[in-house]
Order: sequence, then structure tokens, then C-alpha cells
Amino acid sequence: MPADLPPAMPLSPAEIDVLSQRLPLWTREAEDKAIERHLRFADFTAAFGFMNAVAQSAERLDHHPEWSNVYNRVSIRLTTHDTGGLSDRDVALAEAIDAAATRFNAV
Ligand code: H2B
Repeated sequence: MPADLPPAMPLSPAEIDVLSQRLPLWTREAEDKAIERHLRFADFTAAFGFMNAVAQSAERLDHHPEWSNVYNRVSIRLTTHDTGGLSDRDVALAEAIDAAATRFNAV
């Protein structure tokens, strides 16, 4: 776990309001405590390669997704357990996930 990361900072209501512009592929859950994205890949190998890339980002950011995988589909929910809602770490991990999704040709 990286030792020198600043603590997670909760998002303000104003920051939550502009989330859909910053992360257009993610949907906000009711009460704005989490965001989610559902992805599909060519096959299981691509889906698992994507998950492996995300796992490395999660370790680097010390922030971990709630997720599930069925064959070529991956569902991801991001929330910050330490703050009880959305934080800057969810945004950072969502951006890393979006970049990995592009590399692994998510549809
Ligand atoms: N992941 C998520 N999603 N939320 C957290 O609050 C969190 C985490 N906290 N990964 C981190 C690990 C914390 O438990 C460790 C001790 O830094």
C-alpha cells in the first residue's frame, strides 16, 4: 500500500453536481453515495485483462472497486468506505478505469 497518499477528500455537493460532465460514462446511485459503470468486452480474456489493469491502479491509488464479472461483462461500483460516500479517490479510480476500458476495447 502506498504510504504517502493524502487522505480521501469527500466530494462537495458542487463537485457531485458536475460529476456527470467529468465522468459521463458513470451513473450516480440514489443519494449520491456511489457511482457505477457496466462494461462489456470481446471475451473473458479481455475482461480479465482489464480487471488486472484496474487492480494495479487500485493498489497504486489505495482505493478498491466493488465489482463483479460474468464472462465478458464487468460491473463496477465505486464508493469510499472511509468517508461514507464519494471522494476524490473515486474520481481518480474512475478515470483510471475509463482509460483501461479504452485500452481493452470495452463497449
Ligand atoms: N477502497 C475504497 N473503495 N474505499 C476505502 O475507503 C478504502 C479503499 N480505504 N481501499 C483504504 C483501502 C483503506 O482501508 C486502507 C487502510 O488505506
